[in-house]
Amino acid sequence: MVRSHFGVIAIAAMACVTGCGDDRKAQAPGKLTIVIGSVAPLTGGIAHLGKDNENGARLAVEEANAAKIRIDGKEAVFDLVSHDDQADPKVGTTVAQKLVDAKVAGVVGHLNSGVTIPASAIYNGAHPPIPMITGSATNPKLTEQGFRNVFRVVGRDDQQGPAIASYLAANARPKLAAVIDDATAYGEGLANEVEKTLKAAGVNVLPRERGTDKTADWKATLTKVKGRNPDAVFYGGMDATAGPLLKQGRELGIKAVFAFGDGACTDNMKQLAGDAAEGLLCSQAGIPPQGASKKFLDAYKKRFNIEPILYAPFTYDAANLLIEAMKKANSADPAKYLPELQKVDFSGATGRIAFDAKGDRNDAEMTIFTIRGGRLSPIAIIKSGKTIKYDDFIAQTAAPAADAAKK
Ligand code: ABU
Repeated sequence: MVRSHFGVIAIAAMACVTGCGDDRKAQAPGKLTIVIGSVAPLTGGIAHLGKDNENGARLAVEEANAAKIRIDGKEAVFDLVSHDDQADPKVGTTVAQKLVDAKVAGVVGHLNSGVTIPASAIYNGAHPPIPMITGSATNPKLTEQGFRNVFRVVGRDDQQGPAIASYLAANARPKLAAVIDDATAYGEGLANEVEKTLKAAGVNVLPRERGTDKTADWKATLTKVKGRNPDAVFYGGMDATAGPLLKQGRELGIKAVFAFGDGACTDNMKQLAGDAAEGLLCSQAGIPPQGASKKFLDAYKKRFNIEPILYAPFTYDAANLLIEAMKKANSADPAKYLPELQKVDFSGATGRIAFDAKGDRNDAEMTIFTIRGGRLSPIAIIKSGKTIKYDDFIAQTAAPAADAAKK
């Protein structure tokens, strides 16, 4: 076996010798194994979201293998190597270094902004830098570092924060709002954007309250908040901590409108908060899962026997973008295919994807939801500064959203 760089293994014999992973099978000559890393929390409170992200990337890789794509004159065999970063920056950077050392060809991940940002420096420091695409990390800092190998297929929190806060201000018309965050890069950053927008809309905002990404008991914080009788409460954090916050808030008798960002905008809210979930306002930094292409939704259901929860369509697109760029470059060498990724114009499960000079998705959509009957119900899409009713967006938009409407 001749092992070249960057996760590309040209098989010249029937055995895998080094750096091939535990479960790699011996392969026939003429095949090229291309290793793609997938990193997300697969244990802990948000493991369900990590698995959702991993599933999206896995589906893309399995479809690519079934298509028997040829790269550099050989049949490409994509190998998704999945790692658990535990939503922890220290673990995430250790995993990133492992993937760099293993010379993976590209990475889909990570999930959390607070992990993705330090991990991105490690992929950027590889020789050559390893392309990484996150399907869920929304903190703007990720793509403000000047790293040419870093991309994101969802929107940013300086789009999402103004979107959910403007909707909240215009529709609930709060005079006083409480803003709480989980002290992560994501939660605090999004809460800052929301606070800025609420204040600009003339809403008074109470001094910031803060928990952690593991807080289960919010009663002391919420009792303090209740004493100020706000009309709205925004929380920047993930669903695992947001569910208890919402449930305990209602149990304490807080009548305010609650609003969350994408990390807590999932159908798990009913399970986590019970009836308190009803009427929640929340946002996602892209089209909703049910707005993804019918081809993706059918394949995902068939493969995993569940519906995507949040950003699986985006990690599916992220993996497909890596593969598309490799096809265009006819190479899985990051130095050769990275330029193709930078100029890609791709029709994915989540719509058309092209990147700006920073690696952010051009014209990313934001979706505003409420919870009705225990399920997330999309209300509006915000795209290029315009707010469109969700049903009108579905009716007006060609594939992929329109084909979901035909279901
Ligand atoms: N964007 C929601 C959760 C992931 C993150 O940015 O931390």
